[in-house]
Amino acid sequence: MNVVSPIKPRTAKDFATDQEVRWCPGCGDYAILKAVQKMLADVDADPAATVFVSGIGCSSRFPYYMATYGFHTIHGRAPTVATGVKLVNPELDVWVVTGDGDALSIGGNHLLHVLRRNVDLQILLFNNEIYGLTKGQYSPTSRTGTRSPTSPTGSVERPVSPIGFALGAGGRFVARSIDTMQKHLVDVLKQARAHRGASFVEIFQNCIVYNDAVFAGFTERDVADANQILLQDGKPMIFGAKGSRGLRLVPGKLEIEAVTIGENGVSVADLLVHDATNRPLAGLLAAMQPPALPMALGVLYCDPAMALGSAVHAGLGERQAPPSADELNALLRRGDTWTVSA
Ligand SMILES: Cc1ncc(C[n+]2csc(CCOP(=O)(O)OP(=O)(O)O)c2C)c(N)n1
Ligand code: SF4
Repeated sequence: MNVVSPIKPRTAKDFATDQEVRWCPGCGDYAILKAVQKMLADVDADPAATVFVSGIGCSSRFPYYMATYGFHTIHGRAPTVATGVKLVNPELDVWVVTGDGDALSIGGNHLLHVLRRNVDLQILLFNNEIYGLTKGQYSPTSRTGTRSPTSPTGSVERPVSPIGFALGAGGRFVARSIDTMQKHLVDVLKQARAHRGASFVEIFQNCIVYNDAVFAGFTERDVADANQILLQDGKPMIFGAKGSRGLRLVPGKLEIEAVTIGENGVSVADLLVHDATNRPLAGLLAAMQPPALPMALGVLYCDPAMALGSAVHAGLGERQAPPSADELNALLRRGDTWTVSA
């Protein structure tokens, strides 16, 4: 008699490699790696149909540690390589892993276009507000006044907000989480994976060596309740210890304010209800900064539109087979071509 053994469900370990992990002990990248591996196991992803594409930076070492396909490409160009991978292989689940320097300095142009084109990828931006790999120079997300080897007296530039950038570039799925919030991060990653089109996730990642505790003002246990709001689509915007605080529009203004429920006649009915399809609302939420307003976490915006791959393939119509050499030749010589003779 043939005994059929049940197929064991995949675990996070099935997505781990035997490569020596070269991140500094205590780096936030470890927690993100763990969350991604758990998420892929939870959704029973096929490692052979999953690809991680990265640029250059500490974060961009990610593909080595995933037992999937992967490309460690060149600085700022992961979106470009990933676009090619996805368009030619629409059946693959393609992820981009990038840092704030990789994505928003040298790669800003490429990130803009991958979002605008709505390529069906998940883009994970590990934001540690510093260049980690090259030893701590300030980055486009570093706060004004950041002291670093390239800004010894404090940077004088204003930082860019990654999620503000993603919304401005036309991203249709924009979310945010924190390296240490495992459950929340896994959940956000699952939603990003389920979304068709470019999904952009900013992950606050602690660089323990060059920018330690830069997010402590809203990540530390004693301040997290007061300075974070976990957005839930269709639910009133409540935060604070024991759900005592909420967000509402300032009467007569397009401006958000934090209020205490039960004070000055404020009730839950007065609070804003999260609507992830509302782009102007996402913009207001993206701009919130502690301590005046809580840091918005979760899916700020999700409003699917046709992804570039589907549009390209629809444009090809019935035709699926690649053109023959003769057809390509004829195509190249069609129209304005001429022969230069001596
Ligand atoms: C063309 C080019 N320019 C500059 C560099 C140097 N370089 C390597 S990584 C990096 C920035 C990495 O910062 P980030 O993307 O924030 O990643 P992290 O290391 O913090 O994860 C820079 C400037 C390079 N490798 N290639
Ligand atoms: S330098 Fe910072 S970001 Fe890079 S591995 Fe070390 S702790 Fe992580």
